[in-house]
Amino acid sequence: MRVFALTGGIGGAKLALGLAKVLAPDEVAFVVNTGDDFEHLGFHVSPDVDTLVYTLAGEANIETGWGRQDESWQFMRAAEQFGLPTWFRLGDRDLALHIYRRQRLAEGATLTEVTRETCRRLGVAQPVLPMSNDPVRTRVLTPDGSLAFQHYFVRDRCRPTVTGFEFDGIEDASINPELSALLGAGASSDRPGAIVICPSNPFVSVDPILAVPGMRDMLRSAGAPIIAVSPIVGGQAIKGPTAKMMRELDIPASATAVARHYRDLITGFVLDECDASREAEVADLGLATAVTRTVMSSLDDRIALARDVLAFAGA
Ligand code: FO1
Repeated sequence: MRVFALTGGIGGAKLALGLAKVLAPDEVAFVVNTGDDFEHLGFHVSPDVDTLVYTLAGEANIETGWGRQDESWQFMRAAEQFGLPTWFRLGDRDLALHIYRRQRLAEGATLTEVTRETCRRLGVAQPVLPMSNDPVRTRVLTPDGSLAFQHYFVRDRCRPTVTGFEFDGIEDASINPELSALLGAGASSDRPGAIVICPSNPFVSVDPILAVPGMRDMLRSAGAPIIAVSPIVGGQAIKGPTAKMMRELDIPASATAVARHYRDLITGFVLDECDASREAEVADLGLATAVTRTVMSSLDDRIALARDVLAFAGA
């Protein structure tokens, strides 16, 4: 039984770690958003891929959720002396990965190949599959024009008002062939047991994955339950700008609104206990529902939620 987990950065990576702890490495595969990627200081930065790999490797910085733990910032301090941009923090240890990836991409490796190599070197056994090897760049639309995602998210600290999103390059992006081989038509014998949409930002972390041409159809035709875990708990996002974006898009910042956002793809939706009162209105969308603790503070929380999601999928 193979589980495919679609994830973006920090929030989704928490559930991804729980799934990695309860499933054997050959029972799970992670499909990661690359819309946050950008060229910076000559590097191809792939934040959601790196956040997931570091998280699965037990290397993630637990305060920030991104970058590595036990980090030092000598390079950033020296970069400041040369007037180089330091709004996007690149730690000294993280830098090695960026230099490695730049070299391998220059040698013609795909993002998937580089990610497989970094997983091997960091001791991550699960497949981490970028949604596509082709460039897709999320842009955030604001009343004053569009912003590259990292400019919105990091440089401008999510302050601009969001009016919409664009995924530049998405029309020409192909589904990662390794994902198609695992999940696509004519894939190997065993059908997946579940497809899980981790609690990442639906608009900028999950939608780019779903927008890759053919992705929705491939997920639907896999013949497995497709379950989303709400990233909104009690009207708040646990991390990041999801609730703020929803309000700015005139969408209620509620778990129900997230379920509605995914309704034409998913078969089941997991709400947090504090949103139990919304379970009926989610069910009215024609979705199977489960209510459990979805706020993940500890590793045990991550594991418990993973178990609940898999049990829900089994049901
Ligand atoms: N997020 C920040 O808020 N500030 C940063 O300085 C920052 C640096 C950074 C470096 C490497 C990396 O892989 C991720 C980094 N992130 C940073 C997170 C990044 O902005 C991601 O896009 C978010 O995790 C949203 O998915």
